[in-house]
Amino acid sequence: MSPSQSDLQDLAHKLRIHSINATQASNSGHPTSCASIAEVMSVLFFNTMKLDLKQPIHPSSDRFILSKGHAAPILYAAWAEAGLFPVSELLNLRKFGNDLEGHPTPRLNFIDVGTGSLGQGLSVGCGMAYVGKYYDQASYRVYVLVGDGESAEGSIWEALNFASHYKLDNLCVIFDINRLGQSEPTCLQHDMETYRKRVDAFGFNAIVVDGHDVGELIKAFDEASATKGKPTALLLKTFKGKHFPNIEDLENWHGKPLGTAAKGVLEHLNSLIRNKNVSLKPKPVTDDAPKVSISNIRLSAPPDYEPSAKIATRAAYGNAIAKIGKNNARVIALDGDTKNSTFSEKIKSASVAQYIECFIAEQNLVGVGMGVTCRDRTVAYVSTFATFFTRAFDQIRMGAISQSNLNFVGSHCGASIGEDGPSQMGLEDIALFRAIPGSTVIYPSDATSTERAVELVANTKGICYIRTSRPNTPILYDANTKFELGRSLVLRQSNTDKAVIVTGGVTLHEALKAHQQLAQQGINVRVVDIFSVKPLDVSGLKKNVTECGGNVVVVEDHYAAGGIGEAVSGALAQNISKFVHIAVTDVPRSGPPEVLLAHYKLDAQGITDKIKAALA
Ligand SMILES: Cc1ncc(C[n+]2csc(CCOP(=O)(O)OP(=O)(O)O)c2C)c(N)n1
Ligand SMILES: *[C@@H]1O[C@H](CO)[C@@H](O)[C@H](O)[C@H]1NC(C)=O
Ligand SMILES: *[C@@H]1O[C@H](CO)[C@@H](O)[C@H](O)[C@H]1NC(C)=O
Ligand SMILES: *[C@@H]1O[C@H](CO)[C@@H](O)[C@H](O)[C@H]1NC(C)=O
Ligand SMILES: *[C@@H]1O[C@H](CO)[C@@H](O)[C@H](O)[C@H]1NC(C)=O
Repeated sequence: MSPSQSDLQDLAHKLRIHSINATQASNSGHPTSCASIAEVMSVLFFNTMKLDLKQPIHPSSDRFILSKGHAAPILYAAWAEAGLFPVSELLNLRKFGNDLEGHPTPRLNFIDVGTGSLGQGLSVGCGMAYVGKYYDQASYRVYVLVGDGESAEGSIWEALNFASHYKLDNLCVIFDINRLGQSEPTCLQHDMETYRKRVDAFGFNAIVVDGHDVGELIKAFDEASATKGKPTALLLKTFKGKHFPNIEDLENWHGKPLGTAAKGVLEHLNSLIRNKNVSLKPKPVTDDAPKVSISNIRLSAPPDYEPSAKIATRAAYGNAIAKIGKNNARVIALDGDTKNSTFSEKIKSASVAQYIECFIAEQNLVGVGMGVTCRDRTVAYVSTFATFFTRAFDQIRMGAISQSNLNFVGSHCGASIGEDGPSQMGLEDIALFRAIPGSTVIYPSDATSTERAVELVANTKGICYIRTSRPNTPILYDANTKFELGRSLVLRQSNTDKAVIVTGGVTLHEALKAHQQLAQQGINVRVVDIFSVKPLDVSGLKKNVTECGGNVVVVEDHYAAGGIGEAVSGALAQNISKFVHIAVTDVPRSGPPEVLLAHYKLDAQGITDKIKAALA
């Protein structure tokens, strides 16, 4: 039975009251940002959405993302009113050690992804809706609540474009158009018609709604569910601080608890409630999402390369993604229109459904990637040129807060891409991914190790990154070689090594040539393929460094800051006596790869010269 509109309205006021009480207790937070969405939260949670209180992240339940994460108190209040935890717990908002943090994170069992960095929730919702419509083919729906200030973010419009292109009619975007942002009114304020025209032009069923009218909201959500072939956007005309006397619709109240004004506001809100005992339950879930298993993902066949072959690691990624997708339809790849450069197109050729084209919108690409992996529905690989992930660093950072398990593959790393020039060169990518808490960073140097890297990250939690290269390089390993996270591989060694070269990718092949040149001159050096940049093989490297007299040479086709050199020298500081760092030292020019490598002393001759100078 559906609740009465009167009860839903009363419940909205209770949510306002909880939001005030919680932010008073924490003496911080955003009560006015909660007040504008009280009616829509009440209608969503107690009339529209199907939710499971025993398993809030139920595979079949409706999904809700509060993209304007600073309104967290009212989201927590809705779940508390639904009965998930005691209302009294809301007073622990923002206390150190309590999971009711200032912005939602998946530390809470009812949150899929962290929000709070504005503009990201809709991309994640798109990923969830894509899975719901095309993979799960289940009846659950996805609701994303977006602030009007937040909708100035380009990633919102990238996501709107994606949703309409893929006809995500199981997605409903709710714009809370409360006229105000943080420091001043939004560009469009309450110009509802301009919002409607813009969202309509993006291919949505766009409905303008009085966001404080429970009856209109119920009708609009019903229309959204009944609309096929396109997603729906509800454009709610609302007021910030609604029903807070002398605060409603006024500036200078963003992100502030009500303080001494709270008492009067609470009295007013209580006077508006007709049924003080109102208590409602969400609708139960229709359990129609299939069971999914994404554990123990393996390559369908081991790497198989002619020992004399030369193949780029990016091409090996293509071979691997096709093979790893073969045994499990839930292994998928996403790319931003670079699939014939990154070679992610190989999975598309093998199985078109296992590839999602996200077009040239990298922030949305990463957000969709986070969405498709939510609730363990898929194992996903997001690829583009390594350098373009910098554009989505905020999304990747939020991926760590969101406890996302998502794999990234960046091609075209380093100056060794050559002629295309610096705008296309990934020279900060190792630094970027190393900085992410709990991340894994793999830098394979041949086709065999690339395939194994793809297999390793499929079964590794957290944010994983594989760095691939453009030039063709020789095969170094046979199919039986074991690769592990946190384990480097020694390719050349003797009892008289004077130094150890630690490197990966294209420059590893240069280091092998340098080893030979030096050996001819009577100087033995050890050559280590780093493979696992993070976790670093600290114990293995320490022993090798000590055996080589503490002399370490790190060679990397990456800027010096934040790369392999800083990883190795940081971890081994006490065991290194001499440290030579060969890296890209300034913004490169266009030119043939070998010219660029030589310019930065990243080629065999440069490495040889640097080592001889250091040992002299
Ligand atoms: C990417 C990003 N930029 C800036 C902020 C700081 N910030 C938090 S809330 C806010 C205003 C949001 O306005 P709106 O989306 O309209 O939400 P409202 O609070 O008005 O409901 C700003 C600027 C942020 N959290 N994230
Ligand atoms: C509200 O609940 C109280 C205590 O359970 C009860 O005495 C009262 O009759 C209820 N009032 C309404 C309007 O249901
Ligand atoms: C990618 O595919 C397009 C269309 O087939 C082609 O024109 C282009 O040259 C390809 N690019 C690369 C790098 O292979
Ligand atoms: C060098 O590192 C490798 C990889 O960790 C390790 O297997 C080997 O034992 C190390 N060498 C020495 C001399 O400890
Ligand atoms: C590395 O340095 C530390 C600190 O001096 C020392 O305890 C350790 O034995 C060294 N490790 C090796 C393998 O030499």
